[in-house]
Amino acid sequence: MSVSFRGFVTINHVPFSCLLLKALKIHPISQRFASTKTLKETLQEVIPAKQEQFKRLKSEHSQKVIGDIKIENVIGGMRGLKSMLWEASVLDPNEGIRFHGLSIPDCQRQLPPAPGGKEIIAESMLWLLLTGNVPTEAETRKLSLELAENGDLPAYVEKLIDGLSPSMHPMTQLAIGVAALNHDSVFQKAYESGIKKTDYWTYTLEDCLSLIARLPALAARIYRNVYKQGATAPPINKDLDLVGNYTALMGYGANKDLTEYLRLYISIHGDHEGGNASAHTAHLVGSTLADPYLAYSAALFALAGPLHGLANQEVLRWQLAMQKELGDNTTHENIKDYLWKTLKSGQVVPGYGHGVLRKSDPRFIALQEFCDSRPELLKSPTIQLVKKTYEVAPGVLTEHGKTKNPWPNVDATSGCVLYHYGLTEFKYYTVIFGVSRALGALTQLVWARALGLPLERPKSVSMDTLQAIVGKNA
Ligand code: AMX
Repeated sequence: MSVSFRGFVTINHVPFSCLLLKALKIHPISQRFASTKTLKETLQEVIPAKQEQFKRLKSEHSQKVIGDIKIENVIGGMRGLKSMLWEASVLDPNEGIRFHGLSIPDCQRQLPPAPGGKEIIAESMLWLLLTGNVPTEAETRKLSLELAENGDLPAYVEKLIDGLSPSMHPMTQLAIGVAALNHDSVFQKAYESGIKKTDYWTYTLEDCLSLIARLPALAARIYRNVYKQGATAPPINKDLDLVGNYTALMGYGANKDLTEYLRLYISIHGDHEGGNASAHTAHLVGSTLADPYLAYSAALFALAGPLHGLANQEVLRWQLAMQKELGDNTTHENIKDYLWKTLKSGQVVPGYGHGVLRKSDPRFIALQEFCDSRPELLKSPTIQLVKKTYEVAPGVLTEHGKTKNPWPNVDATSGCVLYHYGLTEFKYYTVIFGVSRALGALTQLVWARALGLPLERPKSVSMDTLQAIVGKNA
């Protein structure tokens, strides 16, 4: 069964109007995602306890003080302000990210991989993020199948994307494509027809899963249009997981190592609590009850900034320039000089530092371990340079004395591995990040609606207001 963007559903190749199905009390989307019913049922089981916890926090403890607001928070990008609810993950400055309490190594041990694979897959991570439960292998496979069955793009989005200039940044194209998918939003249609607030989350879930299912086809189409002269992609393979299909659609299906790498990268990069710019944007826009497509499209624009998601593209540009200047097998001393040259020219060292983390990012470590387990990667001059840079950069950044965190973040290495595997178009790397981050940002939209979180609306103040607080002559 498939649903067309014109509101017709095809069952055994016979088109039915959505309105007719509605009159017959058949909900096409919930049938379309039959297995998400299992996911939905799991959510239905876990949501009441969370709603109860939320109700109690609100009614019994809402006046409890959990921190101070200082002027440094207001003028310093709200760093450290505990002012946002985010269910799926919590970031510890020293330990790094935990997904419902599980660290990255815990997830690597517990979450089911793809058949024949070793790395975590997006479906396992999505299940964990949404429900807080580790899925069984059968649950993971069923979700993979349903995402694959619903992964085709509507024709109008294909046409829209094909009409964009190949010189337009791939991230702009991705955000446009995601926003356009809102044409099919079941949440938006249901909202217009008048639904109860308690039902918001179910329609939001349908949209979120539908968006996640279609992201590989959308992102791969952009890749082929921009870099492969619009070459036709193979059909979605129902036996593959989401990332297996993504690499196949891009034209890298035969590269099993790249697929395994992307499975790991996309899973562990899927959520990084709520305050980062893209996640926060999705949450803010979602709080207006905009549908998930619009909310995530907005998030992608935030991700496209060089201090955030674009860093993976910038790291590789910087690393390759260093490699060109210093040559292969360079010394630590030369790298040190190069780092100082970057800093003295007023630029940041891309891939180092973080808004919250104060130690090496465990995602960086997991990707380094992936490299360590593959001799061919260890031979790569670019990857060797990443390693050597890691041995020098924290010392240089500490001596430089500005950054609060001289250690590497995930992007210090992420792009270099893609480059080695032949995916050399680094302007595209943030798109892969965008496919990944949908897992966490969309999970939170479901939870925000399940808990009935309100419109986000912080209070802003002017400098005169702050001046009045500290005293006119201070
Ligand atoms: N190189 C040089 N200077 C750095 C630096 C780096 N890697 N990281 C931080 N600094 C500087 C800041 O620019 C700031 O300088 P200023 O006082 O002149 O404005 C000062 O150190 C203090 O910054 P901070 O509090 O330590 O960091 P932040 O929270 O303001 O910013 C981040 C965090 C990530 C934007 C910053 O570390 C940075 O620009 N890193 C390089 C880009 C990067 O790797 N981004 C990827 C982040 C992860 C992701 O989203 N994928």
